[in-house]
Amino acid sequence: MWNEKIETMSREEKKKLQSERLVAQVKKLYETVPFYKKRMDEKGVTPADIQSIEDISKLPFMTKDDLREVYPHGLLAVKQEDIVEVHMSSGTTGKPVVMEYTRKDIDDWAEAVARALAMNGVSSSSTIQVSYGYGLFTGGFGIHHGGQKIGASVIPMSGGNTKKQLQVLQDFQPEYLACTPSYAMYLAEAAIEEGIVDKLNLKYGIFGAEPWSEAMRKEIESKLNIKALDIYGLTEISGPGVAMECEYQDMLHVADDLFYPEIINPETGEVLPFGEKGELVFTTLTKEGTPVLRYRTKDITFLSEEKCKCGRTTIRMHRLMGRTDDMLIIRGVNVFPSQIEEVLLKIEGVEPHYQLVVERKGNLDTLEVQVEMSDKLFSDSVGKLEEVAKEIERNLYATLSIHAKITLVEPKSIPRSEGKAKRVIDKRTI
Ligand code: DLL
Repeated sequence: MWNEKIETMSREEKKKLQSERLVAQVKKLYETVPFYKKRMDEKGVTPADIQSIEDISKLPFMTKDDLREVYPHGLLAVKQEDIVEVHMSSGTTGKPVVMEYTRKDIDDWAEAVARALAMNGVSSSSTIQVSYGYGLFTGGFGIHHGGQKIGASVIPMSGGNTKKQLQVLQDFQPEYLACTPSYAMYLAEAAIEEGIVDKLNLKYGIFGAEPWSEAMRKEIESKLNIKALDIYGLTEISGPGVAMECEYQDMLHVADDLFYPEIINPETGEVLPFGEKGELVFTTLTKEGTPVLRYRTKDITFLSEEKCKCGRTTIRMHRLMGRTDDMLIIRGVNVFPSQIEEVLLKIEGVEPHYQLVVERKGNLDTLEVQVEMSDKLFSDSVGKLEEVAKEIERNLYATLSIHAKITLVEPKSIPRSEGKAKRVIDKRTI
């Protein structure tokens, strides 16, 4: 069984639990992992300095580069024979980040996912179609482990093969679909095209792994006639289920007895109070295989300690507001793809499929927004198209204070993804 009581603990009880776990974790890591001993020695911190969760800010930060450097086993805090599963972060460049899980780590991860799913009604009589990729990526296996912990029936579809996805959605009637929001959108369009939406039994979507906006949520909800819920996580901490929305869709509940969140100023490293926006940092409190201390996620959000309408007392995080590194700086203006998406989706006749192309011409950065037209708009007059492009330009300027070139492209011409969508083509760095 998963422990739902932990979600309604008082703040004091929770702090006591977090403190016990942090103190034990730091002591063990200092003694067993040379990487941590070196980092703490460099900062002049000893395990004796860490007496409660409040002392966490004395510990050094870790970054993705640190994790790459110790590839493949440099973080391992147990014997190799105790490892039962391995995942790696979706590689960008260089060495991947490797996380190794003991039996208990898998169990704790499944616990976090089970609570996240149960929060939204998943029970032993539910069926979940898991269309996140299975493999080194944590999406498929994470939801799988959590769903099975509840005793739900899990269909391990993995990504791709859209025809078969639709067939299984029809034949097995799952109430839950778990995949990236961009793939959900793709599936929704395919289901509409085939005229089968009415034949599905879907009630909820468990969507995450990439940025998406409130407007995109509304689109998916209306196209599939479901409630679309945001789930957050990252390989370095475990995978999906680090945080998830409840039925109120009002910020994501962090599994804060397992993964401790902080918000810092990304420039100075200073810890920021609840409500202030900054970079999200996580410490694993119970992980055995490859624990991480104060991992800088580069994700931007803020935290709240207010009790949710659902009665849970866990710390909540606002849905992601961008990353410190997917943030584009165009002519000095900080631009997040999600801000552009929000603008596009408010305009009639354009689809939530877009790509941002950034180039440097002379000394000037230029932004081109390529966005797909709906079938209807595509068959409209040239005058109408110009009008829509101008409207997008105006609205983008009002939001971001930069002028962008708007290119309306044919329906279905922007490459679809079965995993994370590629929204930005930044030619400045190539
Ligand atoms: O994406 C784990 C996951 C799988 C989460 C399935 C949710 C569902 P990574 O591949 O390591 O792990 O990528 C982690 O993806 O730091 C965020 O920038 C981004 N991300 C994850 N969830 C969300 C979300 C998985 N709900 C990185 N909204 C994170 C926005 C998200 N971005």
